[in-house]
Amino acid sequence: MKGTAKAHTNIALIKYWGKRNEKLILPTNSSLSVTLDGLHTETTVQFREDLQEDVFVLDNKEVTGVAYDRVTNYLDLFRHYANKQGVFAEVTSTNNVPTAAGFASSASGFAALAGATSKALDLQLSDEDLSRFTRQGSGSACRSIYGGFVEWQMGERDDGQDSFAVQVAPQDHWDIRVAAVVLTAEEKDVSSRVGMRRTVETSVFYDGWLQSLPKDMETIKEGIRDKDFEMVGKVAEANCLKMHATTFGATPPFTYWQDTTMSLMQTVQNLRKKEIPAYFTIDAGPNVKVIYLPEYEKEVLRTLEAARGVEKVIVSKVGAGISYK
Ligand code: 2P0
Repeated sequence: MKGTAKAHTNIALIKYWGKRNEKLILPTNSSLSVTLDGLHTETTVQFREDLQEDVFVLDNKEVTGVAYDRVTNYLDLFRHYANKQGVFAEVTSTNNVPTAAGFASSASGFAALAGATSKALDLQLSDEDLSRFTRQGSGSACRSIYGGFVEWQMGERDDGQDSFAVQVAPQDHWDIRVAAVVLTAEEKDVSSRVGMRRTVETSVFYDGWLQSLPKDMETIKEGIRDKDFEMVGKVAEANCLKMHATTFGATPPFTYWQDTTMSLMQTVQNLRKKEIPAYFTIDAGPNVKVIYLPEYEKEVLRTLEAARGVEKVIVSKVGAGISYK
C-alpha cells in the first residue's frame, strides 16, 4: 500500500488555455509541451488503516487548507476507482521547483501524486490511463507523464476517455534548452484557473485563438520532427502572444505581464537581431521562459542574467517521464 514516483514539470509551447468541462478538466484545445529535467517533484503515498484522514506533507511541512483539500479530493478519485473508500493516506512530497521559479509545481506535483497513488494501490495502469487520471488533478500535469515532447490531445467525448497525453518525440530526440527567467516572487492577482474561465466566458478574442490552433499544432510538430529550431521557436512565441492577447479581450481585462516581462521579451527578440536563435514563452504569470540551442548557451545566459529586473535564471534540458522507486 505504498508507492513512490518522481515527475518533472513541463513548459507548454502550444498553450492549454480553457476548459470545456471544469470537473473532468477537459480542455477546449490540444496543447504541446517539453518536459524539463531541472524541475521535479518526488512523492510517496502510503495508505494506512490506522489513519482517520489523509495527511499531506510538502517539503517537511504539513499542508492544510485549499492545497490539502485539492489533494484529498484527488485521492477520492483513486479510492473510488480501487474501491478503497474510508482508507486514508499519508502523502509526502518534495519539490525542487524553487518557489519563485514561476513554474506551476502543479504539473510535476499531480503527475507524481497520480503515479505514487497508482503504485500504492497496485493499479497497474497504462501510461495512457495514468495520464487520464493525472489530467483530473491538473490539466497541464497529464503531459508530465512522458519525457521529451508531449501532446495533450483534447479529445471530443463528454466522458474524457479520449483526452490524454501522448509522446510526440522522446527525450533524446533533440537537445534544446529552456531558461526560466525569474523576474518577481510576487503572488499573481488572477490564478490560471480563474483567468482561463474568465477568458473562455468573456474574451472577444477567444474564437480567434481557437481557430489559430490546429495550424500552430501542425507546424510545431513538423518543426520538432525536422529539428527546425526557427520553425518551432517562431510558432511557440506567436502562440504564447495569442494566448496572452485573449486576456486583454476579457471582461474585466487583465494581463499576467509586468513591465520587466515586456522588457525581457524585447531582450530575447534583440538576441535574434544578433543572429542568436532564442524565443520566449510565458505562462499564467510574469516570468519568461527562453528556448535556445545548446551552442548558444553562453551568450544567451550572459544576456538574460544582465537584463533588467532579472533575479535568477534556471536552466533545464529536455527531461524524462515519470519514474518509480
Ligand atoms: C499550459 N497553463 O499549457 C498552460 C499555459 C498556463 C498557461 O496549464 O486548472 O495548472 O489545474 O487544469 O494546468 C496552467 O493551468 O490548470 C496551465 P488546471 P493548470 O501549461
